[in-house]
Amino acid sequence: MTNNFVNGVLKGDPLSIARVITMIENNHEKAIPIIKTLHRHTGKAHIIGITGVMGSGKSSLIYELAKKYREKNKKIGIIAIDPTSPFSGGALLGDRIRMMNLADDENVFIRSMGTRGMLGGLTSAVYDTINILDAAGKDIIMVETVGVGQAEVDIVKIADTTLVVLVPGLGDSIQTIKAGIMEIGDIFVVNKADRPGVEQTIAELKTMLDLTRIVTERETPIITTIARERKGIDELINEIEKHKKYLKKNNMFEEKRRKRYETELVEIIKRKLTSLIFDETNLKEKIQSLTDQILKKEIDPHTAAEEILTRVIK
Ligand SMILES: Nc1nc2c(ncn2[C@@H]2O[C@H](COP(=O)(O)OP(=O)(O)O)[C@@H](O)[C@H]2O)c(=O)[nH]1
Ligand SMILES: [Mg+2]
Repeated sequence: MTNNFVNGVLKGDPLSIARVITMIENNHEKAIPIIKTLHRHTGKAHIIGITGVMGSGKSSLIYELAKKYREKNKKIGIIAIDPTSPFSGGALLGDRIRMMNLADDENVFIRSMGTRGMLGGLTSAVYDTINILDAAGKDIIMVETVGVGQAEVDIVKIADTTLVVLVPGLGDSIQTIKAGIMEIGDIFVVNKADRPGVEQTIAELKTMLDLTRIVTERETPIITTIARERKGIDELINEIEKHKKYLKKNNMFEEKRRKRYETELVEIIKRKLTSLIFDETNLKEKIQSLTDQILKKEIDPHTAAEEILTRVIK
């Protein structure tokens, strides 16, 4: 069975890809051997992270980018880590219908992933999903996250190129964006350029970038787009490709892979350790009785924790 799934994924069969991702999401032990076998087929895809506030047009941009990349015959994977994303429903019907046109193309795989169990960060299920799509031969994998919390900071660890999407007319939006997010952007996109205030937004953005810039030879580009009218998409793709070339030229593509696998490894160890400890039988009772003892000052919390860990580790 493992072989069937592995072959299915390697052939890019959408059904196999979907089934394996579902297995992973449901914590299916059966999926682990599949993921293990797929590893040596990963590492080729260009991973693009797209982050920004809700409603800034991330999904619309992804849709337009995906269409353009399809014209270039690139195979596309899209992961939306956003509960309100059109991919998972909850958005305008028009958006969803447009998305579905794309979903009919078997070279475009779209998946939305819940934030359930993520503890504010990206779960190892996201890493697995990226690896599955990578092994499935996707040339471009786009990952959408809403710009709040840990997720958008984590994205820089997995993405090769990170796009930060902003909109004009929200003068305060730039100020409220943490310096951290300014540093993660490889390319800034001012979408909804059909709205007033574009020039001012760009000026503010430039000031912010100058303040937070780490000394590099590369100047962070700012692209204006109107996703709704398909404007600026070619320029955006051009910048994405330029960034990829920049990474390759400076051996940073390899470095990004390394960082991603390293983060993934740590995530897996953490998950395994946690389940090892909390799946331990009688742990609940043990915790209750230790808590009673802590209350009575018969033991302190540190010694109690050490006692539990020693039990698990031996
Ligand atoms: N005026 C205008 N609206 C846009 C543009 N791009 C997207 N939208 C609309 O903005 C809304 C939110 O877009 P969406 O892609 O779902 O944003 P997301 O939450 O960042 O993924 C939708 O109604 C889009 O049709 C644009 O360039 N101009
Ligand atoms: Mg969205």
